[in-house]
Amino acid sequence: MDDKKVFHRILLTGAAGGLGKELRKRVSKYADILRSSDINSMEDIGIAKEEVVVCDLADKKAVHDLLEGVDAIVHLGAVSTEHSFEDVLGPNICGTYHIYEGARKRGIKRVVFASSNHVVGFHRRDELLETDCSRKPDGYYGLSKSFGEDLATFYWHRYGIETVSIRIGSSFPKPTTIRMLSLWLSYNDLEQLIYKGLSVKNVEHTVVFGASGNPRMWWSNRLAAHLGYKPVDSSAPFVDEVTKECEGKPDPGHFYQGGAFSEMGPFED
Ligand code: NAI
Ligand code: 15L
Repeated sequence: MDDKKVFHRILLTGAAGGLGKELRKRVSKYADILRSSDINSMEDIGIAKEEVVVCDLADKKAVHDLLEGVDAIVHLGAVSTEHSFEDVLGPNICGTYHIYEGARKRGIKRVVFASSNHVVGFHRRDELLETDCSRKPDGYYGLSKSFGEDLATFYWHRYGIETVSIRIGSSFPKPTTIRMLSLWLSYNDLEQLIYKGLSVKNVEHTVVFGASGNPRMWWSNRLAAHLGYKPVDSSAPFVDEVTKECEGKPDPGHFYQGGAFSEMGPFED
């Protein structure tokens, strides 16, 4: 194994999504074999040792089969925005349970979980949060990610499966709103967090906020310092452009960190 490789076979779920597309090549550096999976099919992008498996996370048997021969999991697959409880139940709640229960059965001991800022979305923007702050999910999506973090804690204490839960802020090519100036996570910094999540020893269940080194931070990663995460990017170069672009435009849910998600629903009647 060369020194970048951390595991023999890594499973990447949600591989056909926005972040998955960006991460397939990047995560493949850390394994001999990358198994990329999604409910949707994906194109061959020329990764030498990649296995592509179409799988619905809501299907327990299919997920347990998917985990055969896997040594570590980067779990991105999910309904990734605010939806009704019924919509998040299968992929996010049952799906993440299937991942952990399959990991237990297969003896897999490391998971990197794509959690979300929406786990703490009802904290105000003038608060500085530590990773052990009370969770205040801002909707059913945030609740499903909060459940994922609880699964990670349970499977650590009960079965010794270690997880790094990355509470991702806003990971897109560049920040485009005032809110994103605080929450933006560049793809380089996301990759670094995933690498730390796979390679740092004795993480138990560590929660880390996924943001670049932004000037207007709402979060502290003091309690996750053992990961050694050092952001290389920042929203600072975008402040003037974004401020000008957003002048006079509505900023939904502007009181809360979760922004627009905190104003969505109800989904019934
Ligand atoms: P995305 O929506 O582009 O990708 C999610 C992928 O999961 C999709 O390809 C979708 O087909 C797949 N998926 C959905 N239901 C599935 C099912 N039943 N079985 C198998 N696969 C299924 O989202 P994105 O932006 O790539 O996010 C990736 C992960 O990171 C998600 O878990 C999301 O919640 C999390 N995240 C992303 C943030 C961001 O700024 N991009 C912020 C916070 C969290
Ligand atoms: C998320 O959790 C979503 O997956 C992503 O699409 C963005 O909406 C992000 O949060 C955000 O809050 O900007």
